[in-house]
Amino acid sequence: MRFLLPLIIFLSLGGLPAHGKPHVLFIAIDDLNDYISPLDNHPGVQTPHFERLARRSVNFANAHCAAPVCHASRVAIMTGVHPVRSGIYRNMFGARGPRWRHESKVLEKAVVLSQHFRNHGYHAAGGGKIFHTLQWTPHDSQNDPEAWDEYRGDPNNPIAPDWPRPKLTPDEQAGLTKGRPLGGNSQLFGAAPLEVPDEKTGDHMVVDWAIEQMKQQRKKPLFLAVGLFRPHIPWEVPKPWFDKYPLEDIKLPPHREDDLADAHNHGRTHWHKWVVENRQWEKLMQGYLASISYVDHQLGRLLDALDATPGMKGNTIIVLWSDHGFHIGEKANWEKFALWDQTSRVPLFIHAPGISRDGAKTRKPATLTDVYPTLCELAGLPVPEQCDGLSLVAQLRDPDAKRERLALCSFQFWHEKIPSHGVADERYRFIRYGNGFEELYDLQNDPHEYENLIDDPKLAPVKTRLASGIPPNPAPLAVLPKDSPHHRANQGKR
Ligand SMILES: [Ca+2]
Repeated sequence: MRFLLPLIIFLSLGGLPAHGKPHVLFIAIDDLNDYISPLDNHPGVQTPHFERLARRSVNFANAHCAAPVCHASRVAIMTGVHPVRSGIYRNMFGARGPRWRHESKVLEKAVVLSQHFRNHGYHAAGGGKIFHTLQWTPHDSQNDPEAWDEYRGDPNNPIAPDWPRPKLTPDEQAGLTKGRPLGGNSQLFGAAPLEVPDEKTGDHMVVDWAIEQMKQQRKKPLFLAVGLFRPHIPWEVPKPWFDKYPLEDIKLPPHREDDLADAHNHGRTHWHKWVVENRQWEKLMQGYLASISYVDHQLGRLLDALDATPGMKGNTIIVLWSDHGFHIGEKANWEKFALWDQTSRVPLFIHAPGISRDGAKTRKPATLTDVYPTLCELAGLPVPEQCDGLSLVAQLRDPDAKRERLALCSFQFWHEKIPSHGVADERYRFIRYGNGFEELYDLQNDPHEYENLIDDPKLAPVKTRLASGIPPNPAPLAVLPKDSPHHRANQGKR
């Protein structure tokens, strides 16, 4: 009876369709950090649909990206191969197609997650930003068009260049000093309301497309990947989202002026200097929070559509992840490109019908490379040999289930010659930089990583244990393969 009852309930909800496989709704969010209400709950943040998702999934509250940059993180998720084996630690631009197959020998024949599902009877549809691309570099994308049955729009240009942009005042007219990050007057690093309704914005259109995908009747189970671009910069969403966060109510994140005194120099303090000099900190925070609530709304639309679609409700695995965390001035840093918890930790929610203990939260360490084998196990697919991750199904069934694997996030800083690595267990975080500098934090007592405890003799065994999570011979940094047919300079020669 113990086993029969869930089965009866499951069958009464509609049961498995003829193909006997669950659908997969795979939601990628760009640059979303832990400010959402089911994680750290930044004061005033409004994310009701993330809460709704948390109630119907397991919240992996100690999940980490494999690399703290879009391209490297996304290739790692979609192939299951960690940067310490692929050598892809950084962003690389100027691609049209899966150039990462030539950036890294290990990835040359890697099977993309969506392709793996296709190989096992799924229909794979993708839209928006799954592999790396940017709103302001049209036709620069590392998507693999071969890995999908269909893609929204041009798979080599997943973020259409017709996305709206606001009317902006040039920096000098706005009284801002020269030196805005990403170029003067470029306004890429900025926040401004769009004078268009939600319906005309890029992510909304991607979600419209995803909703249509759900409605279509197919004989095959569906692997539906939806890549949302906000809250990536530029922080441009319609005005009602800004109105939710009046400037005078904005709270800055917890921070200390001298926080970098015992920490590695991330090389990006000039961004923070410009922000503070120009009194833009609150304004940019407002734009980031507005963008988070906008994307929360898009998540709500996806959940509504799933629940309204016969055959999907009760029979769809949901996974939602962000490609890395984000700094809004913490440690005098903006964006990502670091190895602290603020950059490395990501939202990760997984629902598996009849399996996940929905509503639970766990601090068992997870790396986003674990998503690939987890989805394979849930859908009854073999795990390809290329995969470095370890399935999280045990933690889905029991969020307290023992897990010895540490979370590993790797990056090579611009001014260093070898990669750096951050390792997390349930409580501590150890970072070993390419220049030999080390940091150790106790997240339980010091969640903002203010105090580097590396010299505390009592914690020497902790350091040794966490350091064991760094492989002895990580792959060297992959170099840009200029001779790749997927390099944009070579496109005319094909
Ligand atoms: Ca990103």
